[in-house]
Amino acid sequence: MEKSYSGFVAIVGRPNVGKSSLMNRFVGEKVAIVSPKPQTTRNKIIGIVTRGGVQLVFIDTPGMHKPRTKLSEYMVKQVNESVADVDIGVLVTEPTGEITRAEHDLVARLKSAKVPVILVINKIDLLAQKEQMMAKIAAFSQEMDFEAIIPVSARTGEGVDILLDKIESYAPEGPHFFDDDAMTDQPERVIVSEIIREKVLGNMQDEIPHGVAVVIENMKERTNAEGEELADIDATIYCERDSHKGMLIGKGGAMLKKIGTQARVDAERFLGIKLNLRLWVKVRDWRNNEVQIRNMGYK
Ligand SMILES: Nc1nc2c(ncn2[C@@H]2O[C@H](COP(=O)(O)OP(=O)(O)OP(=O)(O)O)[C@@H](O)[C@H]2O)c(=O)[nH]1
Ligand SMILES: [Mg+2]
Repeated sequence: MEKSYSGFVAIVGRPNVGKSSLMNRFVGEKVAIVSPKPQTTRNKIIGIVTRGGVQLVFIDTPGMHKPRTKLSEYMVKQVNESVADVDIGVLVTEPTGEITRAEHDLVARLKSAKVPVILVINKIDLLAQKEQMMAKIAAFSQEMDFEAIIPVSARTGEGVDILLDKIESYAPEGPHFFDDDAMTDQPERVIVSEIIREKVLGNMQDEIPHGVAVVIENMKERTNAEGEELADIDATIYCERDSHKGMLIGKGGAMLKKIGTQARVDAERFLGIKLNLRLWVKVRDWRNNEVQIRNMGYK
């Protein structure tokens, strides 16, 4: 019989470097939401890739940053816990710019976890010349002994297979923890709430997205009069100010309608079922309140 291998892989890095995009690329499906705004990911998100006898369980983590709210303390804790618990670390960075404080902190965490670490230089599609990333590579090489340094583009897919092969070579022998056709362990309601939050991130500017949380109040499947299967979903978008509520709803409800339509289309594709999605907006100052944070699903 073919031998069985299974490896847990933490994907870490500062915000907005493309960690979630990279994990989606590995999985071949969008299991984690993506946006141009930093601090998009708030929870650890699992993405599963099974190729032959090898199962890789990726843990996409929130971008490492200096916590300013109870929510961001929670996010940083998610990163630190993930690093402590895996077989392989993947540190993602961008091709140019200085190494940040958060990246120094991550390197220290990875060192003390004593796991093999691969440095990934993402977004190489943005480079006119590959030489432009040399300074960054040199600087990171001073920080730590990486098992490999691999340039990729999560956007175009360049280098991703090389990276996946390299990661796979560190997977220890062991049983698979998930079904071989599984892509994630997130419940459907979590996936739907994340898709709605992604559409809020895509349509709102400035500080609004950071103060937004989405809660699925109700999700029920039924068969309609035409014999079609569909699901009714009620979701609440929480924001922190009346003025934010106004912007989320928009003139005559136009913005909320737009967010709802975009979210419905994506969620229908992911769940493979027609949806009747109803959105509400409520104001709640929640980001510095531990009980409220838990109520919003950050446990
Ligand atoms: N050009 C280019 N853009 C990319 C690439 N990978 C990701 N992006 C973009 O970078 C932005 C951030 O991507 P995310 O995947 O959300 O980044 P993240 O590291 O998960 O961010 P946080 O969850 O906030 O920590 C998005 O606008 C992506 O479309 C890439 O390879 N090339
Ligand atoms: Mg992310």
